[in-house]
Amino acid sequence: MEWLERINLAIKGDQLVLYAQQLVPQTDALGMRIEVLVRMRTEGGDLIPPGAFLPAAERFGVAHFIDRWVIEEVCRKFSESPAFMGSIDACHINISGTSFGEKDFTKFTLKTLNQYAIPAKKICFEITETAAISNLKLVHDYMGCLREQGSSFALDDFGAGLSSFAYLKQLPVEYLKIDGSFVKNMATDDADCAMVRAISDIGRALGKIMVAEFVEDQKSLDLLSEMGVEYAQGYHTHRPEPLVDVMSISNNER
Ligand code: G
Ligand code: G
Ligand code: MN
Ligand code: NA
Repeated sequence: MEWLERINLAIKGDQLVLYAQQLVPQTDALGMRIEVLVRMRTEGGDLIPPGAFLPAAERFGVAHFIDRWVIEEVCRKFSESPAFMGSIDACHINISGTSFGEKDFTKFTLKTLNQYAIPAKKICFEITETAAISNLKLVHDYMGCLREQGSSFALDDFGAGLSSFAYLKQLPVEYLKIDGSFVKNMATDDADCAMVRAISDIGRALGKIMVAEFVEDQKSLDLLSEMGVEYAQGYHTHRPEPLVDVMSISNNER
């Protein structure tokens, strides 16, 4: 089956599933956040990770349908569970670079938040450097509208691309997510550890709230804590789980 058809069917046929992973605050002053991660269910029941279908979706110009679905699904779930929504600071939603170029994407986002009565401040949009590169003006327009409503933004996979620093300077993001490729082995690799430290120093100097992804062990968590990185996300604290499961965990357990 063609990817285009497959993605269209997945959207229409209820085959997209939301997983979520916690961003764990490293100080008491900050609250819990979650990132939603989309998966696609095959006919056989297996789940395909986004890396296996999002690039194709972007090439075929249908990634924005996935992003719209994710935005609406998060809003619907949160409107059905205000207690959960109240228990977290915000939910992070990844947006494909190609979505910003879609007509009405900004309007759709605002309309959906409004329709489900979700305070915009409960959503943090994650943008990758590649997303920003191809659509800088459109990203700026989107960010302007949503920030005005109270949403925040995160620069995702920071350090992985060629122009990370140029984009960090140009984009008004509150959160900076240190690319997992540096964090993953920081406990054993001195060069990786030095990179994470340097990125967190720059982030702090620019007033960003830092998030380290792919935190896989306690030693990395301790190092990040010592560096003052505000949030840790990764297998060491929480694996991505179905959003419905994450939402059913009580405050105490989290
Ligand atoms: O879950 P996994 O590690 O396979 O995710 C791979 C990448 O896909 C992540 O880096 C994330 O940025 C991206 N991604 C996950 N969910 C979504 C989504 O709902 N929309 C978009 N555009 N990207 C997503
Ligand atoms: O948007 P982003 O690229 O950050 O998406 C994170 C992806 O990384 C998710 O698909 C998730 O399944 C995966 N992931 C989450 N935590 C870890 C981790 O600790 N280690 C590794 N290797 N992958 C992780
Ligand atoms: Mn992300
Ligand atoms: Na990332």
